[in-house]
Amino acid sequence: MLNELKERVKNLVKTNTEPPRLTMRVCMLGARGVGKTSVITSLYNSQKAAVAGTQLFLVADGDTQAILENKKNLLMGMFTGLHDEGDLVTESGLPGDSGESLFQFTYGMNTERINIDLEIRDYPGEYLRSEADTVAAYIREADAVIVAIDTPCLMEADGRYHAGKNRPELVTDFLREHLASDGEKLVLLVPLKCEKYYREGRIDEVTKRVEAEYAGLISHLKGLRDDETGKRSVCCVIAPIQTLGSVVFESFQTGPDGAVEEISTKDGLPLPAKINYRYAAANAAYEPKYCEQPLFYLLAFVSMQYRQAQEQKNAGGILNKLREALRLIPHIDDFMLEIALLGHRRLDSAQGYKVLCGRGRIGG
Ligand SMILES: Nc1nc2c(ncn2[C@@H]2O[C@H](COP(=O)(O)OP(=O)(O)OP(=O)(O)O)[C@@H](O)[C@H]2O)c(=O)[nH]1
Ligand SMILES: [Mg+2]
Repeated sequence: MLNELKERVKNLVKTNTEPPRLTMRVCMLGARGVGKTSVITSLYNSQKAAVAGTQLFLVADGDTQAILENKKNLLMGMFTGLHDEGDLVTESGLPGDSGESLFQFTYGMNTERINIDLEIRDYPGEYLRSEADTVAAYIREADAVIVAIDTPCLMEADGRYHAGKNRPELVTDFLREHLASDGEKLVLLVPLKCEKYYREGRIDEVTKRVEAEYAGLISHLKGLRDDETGKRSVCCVIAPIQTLGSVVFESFQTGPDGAVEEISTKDGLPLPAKINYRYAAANAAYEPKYCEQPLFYLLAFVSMQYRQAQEQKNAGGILNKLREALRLIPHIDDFMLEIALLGHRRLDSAQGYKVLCGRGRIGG
């Protein structure tokens, strides 16, 4: 958000008196069908519940409301009808989205006329190859990058399907190339479908496995410094979530010979032909968990950027102009205070959450 504003302020012409409209941008990367749209659905519903009772509200704009409503109905449909604990979940089998998707929201304040837009774009994994320039350009603008990780593929069968599904090398190389030191970023590594590991008390194993499998990426992010201040420019966090809450990984589908039925990616990596999930309880319901957390982190990150811009009172040049631009927005202080309060509700080092670097970027 402030990166974008800094860009604009760099070219600020004195005649510009319109208050700038602030937008937080999130880029979500993840395999086809890993559950990106489902996560955004759960994230929106959880965040809407989280802001209830605060001064803030969150609304979905444009087509987003209808798309997410539709997706929510599909997800809830997985829980209709009678089922017993252990019954296999029948997948809706609906096709995913054809390419990138755009989701637009606005955070507003009940008492004042002020708002910040939130934009989330998701890109399927293969876009890192076929549409590299588009994704790279968006990442440059974005405040946060979410790397969605299929957890059963990471954890089961000794991680045999991790490379084919999650493409850790592709993601690492891409972010190495396109996350430069000149922009402050929040990078969230988000293991999805973690229900099984939470229930078995093994969520810390998931965190450790993410750290090991993404070690190259993490060490690169730790090394990125702000050109001006020499401080870490990236905050990187492992943030596991449960998109559905009461459906757990059961098995990779096996054939008559008892071996896992496999398919192969174009470049020859193995993938399971089918993944079975089961209900964790009789008449389980749609109850996502921790889905509000990625946005709490984003809000903590953005409010910290704001605070730092405010604190550098005697800074010259760009920061000074940035502060002037922010001052044009009425009630921004009150609003940012509310944002910061929500940001404090993030899980820190519990339930598999771990801040790997750049803690100062989210307020310590
Ligand atoms: N068991 C289980 N299934 C899930 C979960 N999240 C999503 N699904 C299912 O996985 C399928 C794909 O989910 P989407 O959210 O559409 O995945 P996507 O990453 O947006 O897919 P594309 O848009 O095709 O790239 C859907 O049929 C969901 O019902 C989850 O946490 N657990
Ligand atoms: Mg999708």
